[in-house]
Amino acid sequence: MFFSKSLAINFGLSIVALFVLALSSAAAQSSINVIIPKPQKLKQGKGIFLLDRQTRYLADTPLSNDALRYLQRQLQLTSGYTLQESPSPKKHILAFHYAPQKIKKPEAYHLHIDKKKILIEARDRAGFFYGVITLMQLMDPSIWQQKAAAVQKQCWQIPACMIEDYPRFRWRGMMLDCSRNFFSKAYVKKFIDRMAQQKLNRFHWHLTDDEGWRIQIRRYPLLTKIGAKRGPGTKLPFSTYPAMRGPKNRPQSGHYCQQDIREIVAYARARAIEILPEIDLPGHAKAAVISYPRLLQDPQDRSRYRSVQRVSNNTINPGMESSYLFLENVIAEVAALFPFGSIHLGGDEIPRGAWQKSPAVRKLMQQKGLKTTKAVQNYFFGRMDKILARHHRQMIAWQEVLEGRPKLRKDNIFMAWKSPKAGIKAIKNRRNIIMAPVAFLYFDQQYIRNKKEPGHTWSTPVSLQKAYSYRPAPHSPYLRGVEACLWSETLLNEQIADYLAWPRSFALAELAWTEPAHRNWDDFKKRVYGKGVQRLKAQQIHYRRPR
Ligand code: TNX
Repeated sequence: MFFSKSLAINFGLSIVALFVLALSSAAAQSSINVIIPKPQKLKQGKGIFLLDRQTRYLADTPLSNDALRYLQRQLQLTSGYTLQESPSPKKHILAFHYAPQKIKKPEAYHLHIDKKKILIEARDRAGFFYGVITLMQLMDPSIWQQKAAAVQKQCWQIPACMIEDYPRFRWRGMMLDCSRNFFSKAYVKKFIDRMAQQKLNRFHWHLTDDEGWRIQIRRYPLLTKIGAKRGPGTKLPFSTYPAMRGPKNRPQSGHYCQQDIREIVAYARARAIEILPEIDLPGHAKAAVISYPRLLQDPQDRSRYRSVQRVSNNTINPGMESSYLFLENVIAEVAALFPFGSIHLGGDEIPRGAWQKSPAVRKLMQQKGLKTTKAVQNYFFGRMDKILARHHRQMIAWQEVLEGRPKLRKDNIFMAWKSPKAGIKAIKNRRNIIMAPVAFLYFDQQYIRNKKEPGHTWSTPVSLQKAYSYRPAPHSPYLRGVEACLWSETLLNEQIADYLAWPRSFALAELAWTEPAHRNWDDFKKRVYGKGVQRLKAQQIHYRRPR
């Protein structure tokens, strides 16, 4: 009797134990498939690591400093403590290990988590940073809160696992247009931080356009005094002000002073992000032209033309020597502010009819034997390329610059935005290409065609699935990566910007990072509408909800 009763109890207990075990391993099982972009290799481990104020950290390299600082900041905000260092920890440990022998690829990392230890191995700053980003994605989404938490979480459960990860592309970019509508320094930082959370690494900063010049240039103060203001009582009262769909009666202004820019550069660097500043030339330059008409326009030019966006006479004159002097001085200041390898010079959408009645351009054409407007465009970019070379910068430009077959340095990079086809053709011609096709990666376009949806309508809508379906091809060393563009004609406020960027930026991140063989829409969708949006919510990002 006694025997059978204890047997029954034992039996019952072991059933319960089995059940609990099954449940917890199921929970753990599902809990590691939460990472965006999906790692190349990920394997479930046994048990969980408990991170709390007793956890210590250890690093054998300064390359992990930014990564550790990033984690510490979030821990301070959400838990009210940071991890202490300990060379001989007794208990739980977070270790950063420099492993250039083991980890061969740039930006790659290994993350090993078991009950006692978290080990992040990498060979560079970006690798350590991405190891920490993945680690934080394995924690509760509240780790991403941007304000001090009311109820502080003392202990974080992190599922054991083994991850080996590296990016598919070196260029994983996002562009924010701060000309058409201005975004504050605080918003630009948020934008950069959110990119970093998805392992995106190139912030393309569209700083000048017809509607506003947004970067302080000490040598030419009128660029921001005149060129950064638009609306009634300013010199920029043209069709798209203050934004295509916006109220037309309020002036708008804003620019970044050089100190703001240095701050933003440092902020991006600490998150493994390089900034690509864009000075859009020679078209899309109304703001510059009205600020310094004597330097940038031929006084005898009788050409009258409008750009595709219906802006009149918005082009810098390539026949005037003063244009090049001005641009060299501008580039010198831009190069000094941005310590990265390249500067974007635009080159898109030069309006038909520009310069046609300019005696200065006619003279240039005669002198240099230039027969067509395209040849003049080539001449202009040839000179700009030399200016950039003097300042040790690579040139990046929109695909239009390539169309005239200019003779430029071979290491320049072009962005194919009109269609993937144009990009593929250029790759075959051994040009370095970043793919930013409008039909997949223009996040300024509506998600779906609907009057109530914000965003542009001139191209096709870009749903989350459409963006995710893009397959950048072919494999080639000339295919440098991908980029999404957030043009801001319709971005009247930060909420609209958030809405158009999220959740689509998750799709960008995954196609930029994850090998195609590991990508799957259904799996992606689950991660996005599970932990993905919970992380956005924790930061109060105004993302588009599924419907
Ligand atoms: C085309 S893409 C442009 C931009 C506009 C955008 C709007 C490109 C190089 N030029 O000037 O803002 O369309 O979607």
